[in-house]
Amino acid sequence: MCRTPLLLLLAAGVNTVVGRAQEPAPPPPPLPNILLIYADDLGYGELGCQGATRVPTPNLDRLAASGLRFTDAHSTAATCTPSRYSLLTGQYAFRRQGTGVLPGDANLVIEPGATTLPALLQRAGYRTAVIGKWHLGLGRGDLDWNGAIAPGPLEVGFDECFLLPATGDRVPCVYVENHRVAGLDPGDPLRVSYRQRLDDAPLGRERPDLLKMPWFDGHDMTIVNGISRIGYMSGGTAARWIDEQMADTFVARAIDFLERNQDRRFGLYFATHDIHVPRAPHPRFVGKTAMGPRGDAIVQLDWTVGRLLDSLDRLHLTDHTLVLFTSDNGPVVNDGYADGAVEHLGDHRPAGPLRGGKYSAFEAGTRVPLLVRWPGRVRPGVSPALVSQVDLLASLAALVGQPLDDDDAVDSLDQLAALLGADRVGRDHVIEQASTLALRVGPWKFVAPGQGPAYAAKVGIELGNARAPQLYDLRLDLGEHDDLAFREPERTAALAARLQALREAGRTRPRASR
Ligand code: NG6
Ligand code: CA
Repeated sequence: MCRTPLLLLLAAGVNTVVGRAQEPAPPPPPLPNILLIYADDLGYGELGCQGATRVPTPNLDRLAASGLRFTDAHSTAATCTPSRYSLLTGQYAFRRQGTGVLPGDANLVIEPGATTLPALLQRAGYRTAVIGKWHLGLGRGDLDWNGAIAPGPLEVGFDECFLLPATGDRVPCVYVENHRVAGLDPGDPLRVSYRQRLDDAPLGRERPDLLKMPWFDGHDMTIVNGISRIGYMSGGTAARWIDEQMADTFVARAIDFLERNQDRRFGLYFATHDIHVPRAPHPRFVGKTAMGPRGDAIVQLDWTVGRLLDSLDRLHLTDHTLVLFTSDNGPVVNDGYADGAVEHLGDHRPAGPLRGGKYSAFEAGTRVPLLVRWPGRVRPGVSPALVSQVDLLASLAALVGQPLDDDDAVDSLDQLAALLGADRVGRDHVIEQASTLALRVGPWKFVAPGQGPAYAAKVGIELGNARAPQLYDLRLDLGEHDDLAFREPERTAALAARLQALREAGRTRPRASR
């Protein structure tokens, strides 16, 4: 009576064993989507999770609490274009001419077809997009903004783009969607120049009465939406952006991208305009802080991040998405408009405990917030690892299983273990680019001598660019006030020699042995 069941059980067991032996190995955990949120000019000390008390940032604090927060993460440079260049190419920008802060009519500075971060993701089957600030140039030669705008992001690895072409304070003040200016009326052609005015419309320097905020230091040319900009443009009236709607516009585009790609793997590079100048947040954020438009722009940035995180939740993508949040360079308070930021700053410390700011070779130039979240894979906490944005390319290449050629991304190192929290040391060295170069080796900070200036009075920032070499021990002196160069001449000389060697080598990543 019981024979049959026993046989059945045995047979079932055998089947199971045989069946198991024949099954292929279980698949590796699926690759995550990648959402890289890149803020503009956000300093080390601006977020609640970074110690700020006068501006509420609940969404970024939520991201930090559920992810890994880095205390020694760096952009490669203290300004925008070189940081973005390095982020996307894995090469230090100081190695390449023409990667300084670009005017809005500059040509694309990345070679079409180059192995970029998005191109690697594409090779791994990802759908890629850039939404937001570009500032890496567009087109070749004398660009006609009324025709096809190429090459651009679509030629360097992005499947689609919706761009603020340069900066909010530079013309052209229109969005570029894929190869076209979005919403352009062919009967009202758009022209752009950085040399001469193009029509009779009053300029900011002529009609301050027309302006929402007074210009400062050269932001005095074409007026768009009551704000005067660097550079001249004419026409394109229907396509001109409204600054107060920019954050909503980018968020809507991003959510649309997430919804369209929720069933496939995607990589979204979402680069906010906030908190760069001009700071003109949507009216619903005005007055949310006592810090004026700069504080309110941080609130808008936090709202933006919250909308993206909520969308991931709603689409059930949170567990399958690696979210990275960071900034392109350190903070600046007055960067071109008298918007009240200086007067209302109070005791908010944009750089936290660090010295300098945007443009500076001191730590605040490049040491920026970095938050990394990947539920189940990244244990929440704080990491002191030294990491640089130049490594995102090689690290994410390793994550998605894409090999790199020797000539690709020559300064990018696979620091995936550090980014995911398994390694708490990270790089043994990193170069920081400002108007002079600095080298970090562990806690030591060497600032190469330069031609100055040491202080930028207009923006009120110490640039760290001095005629003599400087040396700081960040373990004891995070604020870089005690220059040890004279007391430690041998260490100073050794670091100077190492920086020189790293420059001359033309690369950081060792060549694969042949
Ligand atoms: C500077 C601008 C500043 C800002 C910066 C670029 C002047 C005097 N200052 O040249 O306002 O636009 O360039 O900022 O023009 S970045 O974050 O895009 O690098
Ligand atoms: Ca910037």
